Amino acid sequence: MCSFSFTFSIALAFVVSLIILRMVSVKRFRNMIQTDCAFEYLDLKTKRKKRFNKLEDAETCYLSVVIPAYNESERIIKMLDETISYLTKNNYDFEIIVVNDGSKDDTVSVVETYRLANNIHRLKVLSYQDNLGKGGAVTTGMLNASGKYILFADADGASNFEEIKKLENAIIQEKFDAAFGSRAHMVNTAAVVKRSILRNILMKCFHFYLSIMGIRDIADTQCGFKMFTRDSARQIFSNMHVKGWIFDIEVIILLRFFKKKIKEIPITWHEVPGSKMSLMSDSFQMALDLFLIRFNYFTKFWNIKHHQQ
Ligand SMILES: Nc1nc2c(ncn2[C@@H]2O[C@H](COP(=O)(O)OP(=O)(O)OP(=O)(O)O)[C@@H](O)[C@H]2O)c(=O)[nH]1
Ligand SMILES: *[C@@H]1O[C@H](CO)[C@@H](O)[C@H](O)[C@H]1NC(C)=O
Ligand SMILES: CC(=O)N[C@H]1CO[C@H](CO)[C@@H](O)[C@@H]1O
Repeated sequence: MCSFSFTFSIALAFVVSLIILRMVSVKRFRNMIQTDCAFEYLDLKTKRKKRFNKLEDAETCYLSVVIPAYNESERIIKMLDETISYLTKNNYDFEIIVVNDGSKDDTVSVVETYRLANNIHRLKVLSYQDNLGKGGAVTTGMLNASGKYILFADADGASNFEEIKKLENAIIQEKFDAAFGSRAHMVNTAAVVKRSILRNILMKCFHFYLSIMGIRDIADTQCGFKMFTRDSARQIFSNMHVKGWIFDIEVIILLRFFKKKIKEIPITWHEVPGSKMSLMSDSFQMALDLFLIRFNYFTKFWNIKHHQQ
């Protein structure tokens, strides 16, 4: 009798935790895509609103650069200048999609003024009202990209944009499906060591937790400089759920599921002041989300859709 009620309590606790985890997930991962967004930009050539492309459709340019931007009015113009001058000088057929992730500052008007003043029709702004988080912004940009190859890059310009050449080589010459910039070779250099002690401790904990969660072969999962072929982007970004900082891990899990080959490439990178991560609360949310990602894929609450090529 006693052992029956013990087993029963365990089973009950198990079912209750399943239900709780599921409810938390439904709440945390709903509204991946903003519905108040028209997915349009102002076309400088025709002076009309034009719809973005769909990732499902065929490519219409060589390279898309997706830049997630939240409260970036101070940092983004320098990054755009460097990016555009590099791509123009090297004759790329490119588009840049700045995804305004519900910024509270004048990010949109700063970028719009810049593109009008310089008449850069290849620079497009995709904007929506409510803040989703970096994962939501990157996913939205990806789903509206036209390029044969698609790169996402942080708005702070911490990665040296010329490094795109290395990622491109890995994908085009070496036939990788995704190329990730990596800062792992810099962990012992001044740029990282001079970060706060708390930040370095949290980083160690994060790596340990990642290895428990089964992510061991990628040294720098969080670098904001990653390139994909259009086909791999399609498979991955039509399946994303995570809106927050840990979305890179869901990208890696999906790439593995689709048997895509990832190459990590050391890039030059420098710390740029103005990070908007809040150490404690964002770290907690990352840990929670990572657990929930594993939970939802393991229990098959999240099904992975295959996309036709
Ligand atoms: N903080 C924040 N950034 C967002 C959000 N949505 C998109 N982003 C963009 O995500 C990118 C990374 O944000 P940062 O604040 O630079 O992150 P960081 O801590 O400096 O990252 P590291 O370069 O890895 O040190 C930037 O391009 C942001 O504009 C959001 O909701 N919050
Ligand atoms: C974005 O800007 C708004 C208004 O200035 C501010 O309240 C908010 O805290 C900022 N968010 C971040 C993450 O810096
Ligand atoms: C043209 C267009 O609207 N393309 C897509 C942009 O991305 C959203 C989701 O983020 C899709 O729903 C749109 O179809």
